[in-house]
Amino acid sequence: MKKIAFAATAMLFALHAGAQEVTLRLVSAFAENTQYVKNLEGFMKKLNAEGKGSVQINFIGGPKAMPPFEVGNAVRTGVVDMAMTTGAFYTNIMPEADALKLTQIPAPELRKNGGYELINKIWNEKANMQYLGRVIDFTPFHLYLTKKIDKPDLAGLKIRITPVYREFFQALGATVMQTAPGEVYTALERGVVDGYGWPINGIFDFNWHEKTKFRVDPGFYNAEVSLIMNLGKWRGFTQAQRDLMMRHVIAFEAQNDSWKKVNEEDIRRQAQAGIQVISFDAATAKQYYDKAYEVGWASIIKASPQYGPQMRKLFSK
Ligand code: 173
Repeated sequence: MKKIAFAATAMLFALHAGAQEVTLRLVSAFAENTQYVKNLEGFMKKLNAEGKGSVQINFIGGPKAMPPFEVGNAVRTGVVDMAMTTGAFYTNIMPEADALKLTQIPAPELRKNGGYELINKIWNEKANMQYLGRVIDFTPFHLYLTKKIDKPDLAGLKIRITPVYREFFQALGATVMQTAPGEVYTALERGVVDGYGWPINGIFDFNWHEKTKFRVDPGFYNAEVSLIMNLGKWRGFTQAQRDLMMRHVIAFEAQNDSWKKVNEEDIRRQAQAGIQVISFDAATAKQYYDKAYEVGWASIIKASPQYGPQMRKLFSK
């Protein structure tokens, strides 16, 4: 009798839980073979194991499923529920998205100092999104070249960009051309561009090392890739579903220290692949680095006088 009662209760519980299981459709702005997506797979596997009857993630795919620059809008409108992407890919929705590259303090600290609250105020209000957490941190961007330079002057060079690098490289005199990551190899191969911006890690995922001769040091900014969710979907979650999601996102975010090792390894591999480092004297290097932030913030604040200054205050060291 007891056994039957238990089974009945368990069944009721399962039915009840099953009734509210939510399956989220997730797309990635980065290709399936990248380290970014490999890490994402680990996150989804753990969440799906624990989330049975509550939350499940259904991975739709990468840039073959949806062009990277359309991902943000798809989350905004609810065409998909969730995405792994970077703010530079959805500046078409709001200029503030690109400010996440300017953070100088790690994500867990931004959770404490009001940074995440401000991000979510803006992301809710302007993009119909809930910003969940950051999955790449501690990772500078660099300029990679096929031609040598001996000072930070890019006059006469055509450089592949996204909004991340646009103002900075233009301020250095470059002609710029925006492309999705998937088009960089061909652009290099055909000599359409003389270089590109990209984080310190990842160029081997795309075989760009075959076409890259130089990396310019120092790096600048802080590469940002994050998980975002459609706001309606987030608001429809029960408290238990939110807690489950955030527990897994925060655990994922806590792995960001691992990028330091990945980045060291990629620096080693770049040297092995024959990529030469172009560096400047200390004063010039500092000017180059400072200019990146100066131009970066000027552009954000111009586009968003409302939120730019607040972001700068909370994101800077
Ligand atoms: O260069 C890019 O495509 C870009 O903007 C980016 C941003 C974050 C991580 C990797 C690339």
